[in-house]
Amino acid sequence: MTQDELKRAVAQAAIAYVVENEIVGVGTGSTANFFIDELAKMKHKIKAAVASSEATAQRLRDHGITVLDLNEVTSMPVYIDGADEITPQGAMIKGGGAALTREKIVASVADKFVCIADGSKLVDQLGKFPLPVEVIPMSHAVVTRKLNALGGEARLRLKDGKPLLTDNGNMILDVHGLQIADPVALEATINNIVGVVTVGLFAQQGANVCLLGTAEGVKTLQ
Ligand code: ABF
Repeated sequence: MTQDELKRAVAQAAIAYVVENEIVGVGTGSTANFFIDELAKMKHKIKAAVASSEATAQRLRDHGITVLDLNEVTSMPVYIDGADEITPQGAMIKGGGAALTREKIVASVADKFVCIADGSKLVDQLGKFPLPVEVIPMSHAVVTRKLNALGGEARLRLKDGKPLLTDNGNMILDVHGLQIADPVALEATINNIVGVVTVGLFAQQGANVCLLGTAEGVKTLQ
C-alpha cells in the first residue's frame, strides 16, 4: 500500500471515534486532510468542527462543514490529528505542518486525542524528526542559543527564502539532533524558555489512542 493509502485507511478508521451530534476537533496535515474528506461524508451527523489551522478551517468549509471558533466551545469529545513521530506510549512530535500551537490548544479542550498516522511515524524514541518550536519573532536568536545549549541545533524555518510565519504570526525553530529520552521533562524545560510560544512535544498530554496504518491493516495503540 502507498503512504497515501495508509493515511486514508487510518482516516477512515478514525470516523468510528467521532461522536454524533457533537463537535469534533480537527488537526492539520495530509493525514488530517484525508480525515476531513471522510468526515464530510457524515457531516449531517455532527454539530460542527473546530479547526487547528486556517488551512484545515478552509478545507472543512469547502466541504460545507460548520467551523466554530474555539471560544464558542466549552467541550468536545474528540480531537483527531496526525503527528510527525509518536511513541508506543503516545508521546508525539508535532509541528511539521507549522500548526503546533493551535493543535495543542484544541487538543487541550478535547476529552480524547486520537492520533492518525502511517506506520512510519512510530518510533521508540522521539527526536529524529527535528523538533518544532514556535517562538515570538523578536526572540528567535536568543531562543536559538538556549535550544542549542540543550544539545540540539536550532534552525529558523524558512519559506521562499524568508522566515515562515505561522497562523499566529510567529516564527518556527526546528531543533535537529535531539535524542529525547524524557519527552515530558524536555517539554517542560523548553516551555519555560522566555520567547517560546509552543514546543512541538505532545507528551504531558499525548495521544489517548493511536491509529497506525500498516501493510497488515490499521493497528490501534491505546
Ligand atoms: C500535524 O500533522 C502536524 O503536527 C504534523 O506535522 C502533521 C503530520 O503531517 P502528515 O499527516 O502530513 O504526515 O498535526
